[in-house]
Amino acid sequence: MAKISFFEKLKTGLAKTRNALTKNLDNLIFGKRALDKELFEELEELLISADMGPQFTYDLIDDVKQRVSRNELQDAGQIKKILQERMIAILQKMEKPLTIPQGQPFIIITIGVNGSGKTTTIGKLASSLKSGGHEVMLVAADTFRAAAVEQLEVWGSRVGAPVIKQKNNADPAAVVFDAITKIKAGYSGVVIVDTAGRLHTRVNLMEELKKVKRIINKELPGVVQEILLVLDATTGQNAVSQAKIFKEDIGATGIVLTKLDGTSKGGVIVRIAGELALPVRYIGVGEGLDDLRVFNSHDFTAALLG
Ligand SMILES: Nc1nc2c(ncn2[C@@H]2O[C@H](COP(=O)(O)OP(=O)(O)OP(=O)(O)O)[C@@H](O)[C@H]2O)c(=O)[nH]1
Ligand SMILES: [Mg+2]
Repeated sequence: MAKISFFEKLKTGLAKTRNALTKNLDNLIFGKRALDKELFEELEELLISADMGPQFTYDLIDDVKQRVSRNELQDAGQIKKILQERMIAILQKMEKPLTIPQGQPFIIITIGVNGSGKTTTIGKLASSLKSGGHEVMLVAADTFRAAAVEQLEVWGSRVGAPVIKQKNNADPAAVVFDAITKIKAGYSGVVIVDTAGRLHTRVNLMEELKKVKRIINKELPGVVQEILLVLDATTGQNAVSQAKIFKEDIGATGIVLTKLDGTSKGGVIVRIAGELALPVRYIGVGEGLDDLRVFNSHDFTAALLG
């Protein structure tokens, strides 16, 4: 029962992409539609407009054409199943949920451009970790934007997690150092670091993030650092380009794809999977506390196409 409602909620969260993709696909393959050039062209348009990316789209159409030429495919209705299989094949590789042990310090640093959903994701993640019995501490290392600390504190009080902070414009690494001191003194929960999405220049931003990472490596060499890249699904191809930069410059170790509820282009996840070898840890399907989901390729594709 709980599983059904969980799945139904995921479906609702993905409704925009689901409607665009599945309804159009169903219309496309409805009835005894011939497997001809026209159908392939319409299919191509549909997949591209869902932001699946050219590579995935052309590979899929190639696959369908080959099956037709081998007489393995007589019915356009089977295309949906092929799409689902190919999506699962590619998305399965990204399905590596974060395993956070109890009773040991674990550090999560969120990174990503401004407005991608870092602070909101932290609130949702803190809530879910607390429900799972973890101790959680938040670190306000976005000292650049005036209201950033207060925004994190609102989440902190909602979920019952303490927030480590200093004054505006303090050195983010110094705020992180306060958290490090707590870990050294015996804190053994999850530490989630909020960072700025924008500084005066991109170089500054990257240097600041590197410094935060470096200081943790130096002070806490045995502690796992998850560098969680937060990407806004509604930005489509931009999200892919940003991900490449953050992966190369900072060494992101996982992705959260947010705002999937706000876009019909949720197919971008396929594109991210194809172009970046990074696990998708979570997806965001709304602004509420329980709108962060552990990414599961089967649930995701079933919610989109099932
Ligand atoms: N619909 C929807 N909105 C979201 C989701 N995640 C975040 N948002 C909204 O996106 C906006 C920006 O989110 P923030 O968490 O402030 O983004 P940020 O990355 O911390 O931004 P900066 O601090 O400016 O770098 C807010 O209005 C959030 O409520 C989501 O999964 N779905
Ligand atoms: Mg923020």
